[in-house]
Amino acid sequence: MITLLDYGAGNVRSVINAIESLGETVKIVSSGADILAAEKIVFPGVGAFGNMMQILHRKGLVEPLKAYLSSNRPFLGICLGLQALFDKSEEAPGCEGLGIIPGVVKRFTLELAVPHIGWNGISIRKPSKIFDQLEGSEKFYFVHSYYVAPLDASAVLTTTDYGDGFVSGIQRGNIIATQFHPEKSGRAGLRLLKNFLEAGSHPFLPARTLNSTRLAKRIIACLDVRSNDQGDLVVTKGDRYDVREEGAVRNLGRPVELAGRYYEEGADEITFLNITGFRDFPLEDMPMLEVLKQTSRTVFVPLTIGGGIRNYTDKNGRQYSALEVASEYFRSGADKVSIGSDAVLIVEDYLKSGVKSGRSAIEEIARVYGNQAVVVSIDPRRVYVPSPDAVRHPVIETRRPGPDGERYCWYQCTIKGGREGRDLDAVTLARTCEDLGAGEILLNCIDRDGTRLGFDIELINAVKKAVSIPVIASSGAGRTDHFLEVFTKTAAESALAAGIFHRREVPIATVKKFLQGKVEIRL
Ligand code: 1PR
Repeated sequence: MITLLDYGAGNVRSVINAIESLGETVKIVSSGADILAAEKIVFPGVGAFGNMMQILHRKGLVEPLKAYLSSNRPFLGICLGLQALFDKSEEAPGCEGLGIIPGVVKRFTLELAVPHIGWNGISIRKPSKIFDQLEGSEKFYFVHSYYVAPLDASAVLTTTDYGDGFVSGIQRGNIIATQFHPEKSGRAGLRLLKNFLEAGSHPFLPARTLNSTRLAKRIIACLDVRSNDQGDLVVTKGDRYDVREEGAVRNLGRPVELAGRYYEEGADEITFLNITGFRDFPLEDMPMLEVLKQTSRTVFVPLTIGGGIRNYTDKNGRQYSALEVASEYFRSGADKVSIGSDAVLIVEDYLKSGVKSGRSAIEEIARVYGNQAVVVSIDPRRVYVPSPDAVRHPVIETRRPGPDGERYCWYQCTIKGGREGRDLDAVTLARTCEDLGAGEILLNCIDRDGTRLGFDIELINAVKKAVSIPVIASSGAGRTDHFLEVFTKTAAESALAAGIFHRREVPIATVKKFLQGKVEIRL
């Protein structure tokens, strides 16, 4: 029996699923007494340090946790569950941590994108039971803006390089904690978790310990989901966002099945977009929650869900906030939510008023679940203009002239799945969403979607240069060299594709094999 400390923020469902998939049962802590009686505790933390400590205090869990940790019984902290062990964090000045490991938690100050999101390696500094049967060169999934700085070097279990090196794992006696998420790190992560859960394994030093590590470029499989005319939830795929062929919605498979296939084929992340979310309400659209619940039982890489994340009033007049909608998704197994149409409206309001309301979906979800949990999905369309000063939007000079020979263009934001163009451009949208607290940009491109012509490099460069958060390049992948092109001609951290994976034209494994040795990837 594993005791799981859930303080109520973020996706603990995936940790529970991962532990259960290894044949263990999970008991969730509901009082301090549960902690004191536990034999093995797993503490998966997600969200913000201050919020976490406040909740732990309010629930009377801080003293029992300190007592448990002092008794040197087995403990595995994950992400914020690692940071909680320290004295304090720059994320919440004035708020005390558990103070079990002397040291502080610091924010990354780097030229590189923050949060540090994705698959990176670990340099193993000492033997541990959790490394049993690992090779040492595996990559694990990270998502964080803060890192721990222990005063005592003997506590350091692993380090990872991102700009400078940082401590990505600690161990002192039976207290182990990792900055990365084993429950989201595929087979390697499950192995590590199994090693922690099993009694009796011995400290182990893998054969290949890395001296330095590198963050991999991510390959993301995207599933556009909607009901077809028969009412079945299907994965569909548009051609420049038109998902109908001869009048019927294209049906490319079942969401849970396809997600499972992509996990097995090596996808680094999976994204579900409920593409009719702008007109449906996700909490009435229970199949989407069910898709997430079922997928997260067998798929142990990060899951993002988008579509319909906004404030909503149902037919009985009950109001739901975007935060409530997102919370339901997180409880069902999502790691990140992606906001599309609502982000455009939020930015328009903010630019008009010049004041952050603090109540927008982006701000509220980021405050509770952390910036890394908020992706903004942009659906831009290229608009050609005759000269750079023809519009008040940022204009780029393009190598692909327009129908009338125009050498300039801007990227117009759209809402409602491309149905409505707005007087706002993609560069300003991305920059403003970062300012409001978004942690990542999913950059689609209506002109390229489903065309197999390759990614729109000019669009990706324009947006990437304007933000310091990671950017997912999306739309247009048709061949393996399109992935190489996007990773060598732009600084995008990941590339997303749909059609070529669904139709098995170019499997994920083929993309990775092609990229191997040319760009850093997770194999
Ligand atoms: O506006 O918050 O409700 O979110 C709706 C979400 O659904 C948005 O993220 C929006 O991008 C998406 N969406 C809406 N309509 C469509 C459509 O296709 N008719 N899909 C749609 C967008 C774009 C990509 C696609 C890539 C890769 N899909 O995610 O997967 O273009 O495709 P490819 O590799 O085949 O070229 P809200």
